[in-house]
Amino acid sequence: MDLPRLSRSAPAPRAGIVHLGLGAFFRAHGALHVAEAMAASGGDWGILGASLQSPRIRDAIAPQGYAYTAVEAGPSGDRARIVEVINIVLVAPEDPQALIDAMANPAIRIVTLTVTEKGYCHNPATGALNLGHPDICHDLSNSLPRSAPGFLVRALAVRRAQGLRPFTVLSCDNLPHNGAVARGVVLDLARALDPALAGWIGAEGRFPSTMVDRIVPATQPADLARASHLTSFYDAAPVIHEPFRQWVIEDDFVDNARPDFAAAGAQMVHEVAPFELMKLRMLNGTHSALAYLGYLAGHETIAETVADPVFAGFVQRLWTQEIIPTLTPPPATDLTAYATTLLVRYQNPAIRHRTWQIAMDGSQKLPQRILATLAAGRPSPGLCLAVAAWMRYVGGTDEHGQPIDVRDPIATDLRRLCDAAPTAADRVAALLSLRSIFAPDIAARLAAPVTAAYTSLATIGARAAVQETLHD
Ligand code: CS2
Repeated sequence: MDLPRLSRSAPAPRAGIVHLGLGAFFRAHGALHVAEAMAASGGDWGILGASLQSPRIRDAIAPQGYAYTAVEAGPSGDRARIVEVINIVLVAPEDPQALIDAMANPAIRIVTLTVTEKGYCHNPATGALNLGHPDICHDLSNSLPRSAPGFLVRALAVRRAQGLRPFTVLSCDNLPHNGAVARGVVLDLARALDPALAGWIGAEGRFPSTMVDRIVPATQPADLARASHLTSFYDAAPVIHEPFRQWVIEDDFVDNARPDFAAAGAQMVHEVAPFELMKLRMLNGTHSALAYLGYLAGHETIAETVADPVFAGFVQRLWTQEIIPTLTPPPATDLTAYATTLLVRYQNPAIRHRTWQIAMDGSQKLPQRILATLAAGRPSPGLCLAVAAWMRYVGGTDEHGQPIDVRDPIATDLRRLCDAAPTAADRVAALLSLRSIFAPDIAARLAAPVTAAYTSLATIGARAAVQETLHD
């Protein structure tokens, strides 16, 4: 049956926010909070979205007037809503100047970002801008940038030259101290271009940190029919998300200009760090552990992985024995109850979150998700097994000898190191020597336990190795 194309029911709200990196996550999380904040308290906070890479989302939602469907997928069924908060989508590589002009428009007060860990072009182990990064090298010698830090700096330079106030930079990526990381890379780049600009940004700019949470798998072709079944419209790019959501925001905006996020349920706080650490280590850390081990054991999704009691027991053990003891609970938060909720979220059968998707970009994710917990120095056989599973995974061959499609900015280096290492101990040592991931003290401490874990994965397989840690 031919369904009518989804279209907008009301004029687009005037833009007050530019969003860099318009993927499924922001459309299912930040954009919904902004829409609800405007519905509750008003304000011109429409969103001008920008894709820094591909035109795919723009091409899909432009014919719909930038409206799209958000499907909340819970164990008891799906519910759809139509979201109309996006006012236009620009594709940066097609016309970088148009994006700079949009960011420099005085009506824009906030630039939000979901550019993933690697989009900050920083060294994950130190947090500093990687001045050797190809996009940063490009942005240093060209006025039309490619990178997120490049767009932020060039647009802030225009605002300064025009006597405008800076916009607030609101990072919504899964990095600890994401505001400080964003500030650091922007200042590093600005300093290299114009120290006076860096001084102005440092004094006047604001980079609040945030903790963002909602499980939003990449939309699959079958999801289009799932959405249109609920709405009776054809939407070329719906998003599917779990019911749970959380957004904790450091309340520090330029001139206090922001939507009424609290009206949409966001927590406005002075100190985000305890929330970030809890989420990165308890959710993202176990997500990555389950992704590598689950993938090696032949599981396609997280829900499928934790449906196996061995993996469910494993993840609970990670929380209680290895991760929670390293954390300071955020105000009014019970970490044991948080872990219980996480397991229920992982078990949600309506969410097909692929282990392969979460396994992407491990070189950028491991430090804050897993190594930060290991740095506390507690005995952590489960997390060591997860690090070993990442090492098996990036070697590019699964337990049945089939090739793995490894996606990582340093995938080629990882593969080269693995191929050149004849024994388990050599391979572990070669990967531990990557200083952009492993600090020297962690590398030294992990050599023996991770080699043992790697050997056990290679000899008895992922599921049996996971089971072994339950009896430790
Ligand atoms: C996941 C996250 O893809 C991944 O690496 O761990 O996207 C995770 O689903 C979100 O952070 C949940 O808030």
